[in-house]
Amino acid sequence: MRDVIQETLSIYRNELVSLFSRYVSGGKKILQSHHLTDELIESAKEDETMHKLRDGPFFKFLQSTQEAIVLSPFVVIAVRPKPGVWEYFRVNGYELTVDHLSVSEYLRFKEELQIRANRLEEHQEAYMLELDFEPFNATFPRPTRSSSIGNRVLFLNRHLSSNMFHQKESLELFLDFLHAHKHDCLVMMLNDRIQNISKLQSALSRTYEYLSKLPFETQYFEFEFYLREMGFERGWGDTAQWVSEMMIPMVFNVGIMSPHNYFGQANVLGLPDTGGQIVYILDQVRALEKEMLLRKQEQGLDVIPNILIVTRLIPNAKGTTCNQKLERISSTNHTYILRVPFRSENGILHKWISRFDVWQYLETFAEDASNEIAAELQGVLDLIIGNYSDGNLVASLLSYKLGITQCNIAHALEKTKYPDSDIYWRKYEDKYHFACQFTADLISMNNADFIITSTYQEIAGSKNNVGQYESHTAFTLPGQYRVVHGIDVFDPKFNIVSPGVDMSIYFPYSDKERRLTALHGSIEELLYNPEQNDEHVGMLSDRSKPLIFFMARLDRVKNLTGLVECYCKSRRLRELVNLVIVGGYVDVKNSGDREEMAKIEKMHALIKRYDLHGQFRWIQAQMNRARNGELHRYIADTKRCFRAAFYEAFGLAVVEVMTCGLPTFATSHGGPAEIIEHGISGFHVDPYHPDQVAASLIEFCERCQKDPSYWDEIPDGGLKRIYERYTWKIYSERLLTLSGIYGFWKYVSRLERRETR
Ligand code: UDP
Ligand code: LCN
Repeated sequence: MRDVIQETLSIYRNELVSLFSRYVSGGKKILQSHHLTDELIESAKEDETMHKLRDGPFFKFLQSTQEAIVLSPFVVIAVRPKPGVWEYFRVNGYELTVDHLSVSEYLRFKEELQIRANRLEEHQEAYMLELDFEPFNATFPRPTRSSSIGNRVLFLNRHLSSNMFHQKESLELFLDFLHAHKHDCLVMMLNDRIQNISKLQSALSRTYEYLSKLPFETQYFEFEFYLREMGFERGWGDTAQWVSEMMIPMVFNVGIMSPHNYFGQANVLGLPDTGGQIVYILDQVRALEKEMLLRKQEQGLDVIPNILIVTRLIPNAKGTTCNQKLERISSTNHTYILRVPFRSENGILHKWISRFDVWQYLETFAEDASNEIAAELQGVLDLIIGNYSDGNLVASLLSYKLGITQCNIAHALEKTKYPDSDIYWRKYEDKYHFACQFTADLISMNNADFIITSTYQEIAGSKNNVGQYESHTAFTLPGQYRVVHGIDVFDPKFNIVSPGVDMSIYFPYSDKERRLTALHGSIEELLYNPEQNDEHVGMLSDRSKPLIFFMARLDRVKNLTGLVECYCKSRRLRELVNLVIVGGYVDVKNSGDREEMAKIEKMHALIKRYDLHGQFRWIQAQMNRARNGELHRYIADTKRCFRAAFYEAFGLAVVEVMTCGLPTFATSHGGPAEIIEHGISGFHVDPYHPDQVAASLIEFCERCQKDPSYWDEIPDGGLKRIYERYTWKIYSERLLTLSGIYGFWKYVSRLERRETR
């Protein structure tokens, strides 16, 4: 990289003086990659030599730049040649000299952008705490190919098993691990006849030989006696074949932490902070319970698994069940929601509060939850799964206290959702408390034994976009601390395990037999009833027009108002299609959430400003999942299309819509960039360029007018993609296997990350 700059400097000195003086004009600021490249493209229009510069390696260098800090005469550049790999340079824009910077030096430059309110802050920043987690992981070898990110369990197995067989004490731990397996006082795996490794080795080889002579399907009870004599107890499998092949440790009791939302099974979706995470967990636990029961049967065990979803009890539950302590999950036998209230020295907190305001309650919540879990289970957890920043912090506290394997699921790391929320954290402090949240994230991602993500982009982004975890590699919170190595995206703890959707709710519109036609009357009411009330406003006068449909929580990032604005401004789009939005409350008085209230006001202002009469309908958040599924299919029947948000951390709604067979337009920022293959299983649009969004929708609708068969092509590609990648069956098999493997390695290799913790 440095050579590229040096060489360019020597050949294009004059051009670069001119280019860099453009960058540094206008004072200190952050520039994004497109600002840097746009400036060069613009100059190349008028100047032949600039044109050559634009076609050379320097342009590629600018493209791989993630951001540049301008502090005249310096331009300090962060370059990301590939996912997870970063370099930093300082260019003096006047003298055209280049220096390589360390990450710490780079961040110090960045901190200069901050306007400090007083001298005390200035003083604090001169002596900032610097965090560097790299030395704690230094002994752990890791592959450095970006393509291997996201499937680290394979690498971990290979590395640790080779270590284990070279070190005698590791093998002793392996034996202890097998002896440690007990459930409700029932001895499993090994009994006292096997006391050392050589005994285990000879017992294994004799048993293996014995079993290989039996027919595969021979039942456990037929050879149970032999196994016990050899020193083996239940837990190896229920048939001769299974016992021969099996050696995966078991997980019986799982705790799933999700404190902040309205966690319930009905009437909650679409409430503030209550969306995909709830849907994800409810589907996840059903799939997990099924898989755990199947495994216990295959392993020949007679034990009952338990799954507890631990969330907040909200006394003022607003018509939900969030004020009940214990609630069984429907379609399961051993899975419950356990609710524990938030409390402080002022007593129990009665009302819902935003996810951004929960931090002060979490330590007490973790303590209380730990007692309630113990009472409920009459035993201990084997696995604890955290969800979102608050759940992951609680999982870290409990896993630390109880020594349990910890798995993290981020759902959405807010740092990437709110650009520059680290460097300008003070600006956001009143409403968002990002400094607290990013600290919690840093603690929990380092404490976790393993992390599962829905996509690769969540870990390490794509060629041009930084991953959600990757953005925690190096950042600074001026006045708080500076992180020079926060998390390493090459760490073996990362694995991609993508969720699916509930296919009994979301299934293709063409599946006529399963359709819920009884709901069509109420769906028509929702869409077309001319009455203007708290549930819907606006109306659609021409029913024959195609329809763009968008259902989401009404918050800033989902950008429902952005789509409405884009529609308002495009005459052609308004001629071609109607727009239906589902989300939030229509009456601001019903909302208690800051972002939602601002968006409700904005929506009404747009309706007032642009005459959308007859073309637009806004329906309040819809909580009936079964009807929502049918609503999507009803829209698909009439060959309509769907579009989504600014940014989606994953975007379960995108997968739901694709599963119903609708052509899907979704944001190119975040999960959908990976879920959808552009032009094959849907389309990417960039909400930061609303004109282009309108143009893509217009192009699609016009093409469908000319060739109606085009409409079917995309949904077919979408469905194929879903069945291949996004199902709960694939998810639960993989999650349980990972839990066993990481739990095993944590035990036998002392891969406890004690130093980091
Ligand atoms: N949803 C709903 N009714 C609404 C809005 C959203 O049922 O009015 C559901 C939607 O079908 C999806 C979830 O809420 O299952 C949203 O999940 P997603 O991951 O798309 O976004 P999140 O809200 O979690 O950011
Ligand atoms: C949170 C989000 O913001 C969504 O993008 C995800 O789909 C959801 O959680 C489930 O993981």
